[in-house]
Amino acid sequence: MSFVKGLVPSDAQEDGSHLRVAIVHARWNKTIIDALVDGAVAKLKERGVKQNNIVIQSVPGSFEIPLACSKLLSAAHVQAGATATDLLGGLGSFASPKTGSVSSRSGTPAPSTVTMPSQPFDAVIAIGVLIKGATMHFEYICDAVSHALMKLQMDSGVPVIFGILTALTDEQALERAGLGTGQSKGHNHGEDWGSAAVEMGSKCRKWS
Ligand code: DLZ
Repeated sequence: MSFVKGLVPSDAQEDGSHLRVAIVHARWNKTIIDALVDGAVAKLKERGVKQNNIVIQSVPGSFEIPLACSKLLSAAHVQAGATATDLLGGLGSFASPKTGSVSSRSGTPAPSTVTMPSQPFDAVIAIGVLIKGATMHFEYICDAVSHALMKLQMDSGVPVIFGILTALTDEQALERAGLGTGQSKGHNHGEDWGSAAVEMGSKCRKWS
């Protein structure tokens, strides 16, 4: 099959069983976010990532995602036995990362002090849904968030998967989460982001 647009699968099917992946998602446009996060998690698991190596955290909006990703990556480098309070305490509603299970997206505050794992994250998937409104707000947030996520990836050396939908209409966003209301439901891009995290996490391990 030949593709004109879209993602062609990698030649090598990287094994995700040794990888640890974080997902940081916004809560704006939550129905679409939930579908994207579910798509990413399903693909991570299909590619071998263990459930207890997937950590999910939420923040209010897309604008908050880069800082949260940065803090989470730094916190994961703390040695086992240390606590996350100092690193994450300044984030207010940003809950401390839980380990051992996929955390809920209910917004329920997590305990303020948790024991951090020793294994750093191999990749982080940033998931947000920005939908254009009447003002310039959309343009400013899209620009700031995309630049900040690229900078984080280059500065940290950890792959940051760009899961920010920048849609001009509700329907565009729904279609990209597989929730389209037209003839086709569209494609859930969260699945592609899960695959990208496994591929980049594995490759960057080999290359470092
Ligand atoms: C304020 C705002 C608006 C208008 N639209 C969105 C959106 O479509 N998607 C999104 O993720 N966040 C939106 N926000 C919230 C901002 O990202 C941010 O949370 C607030 O400006 C507070 O910093």
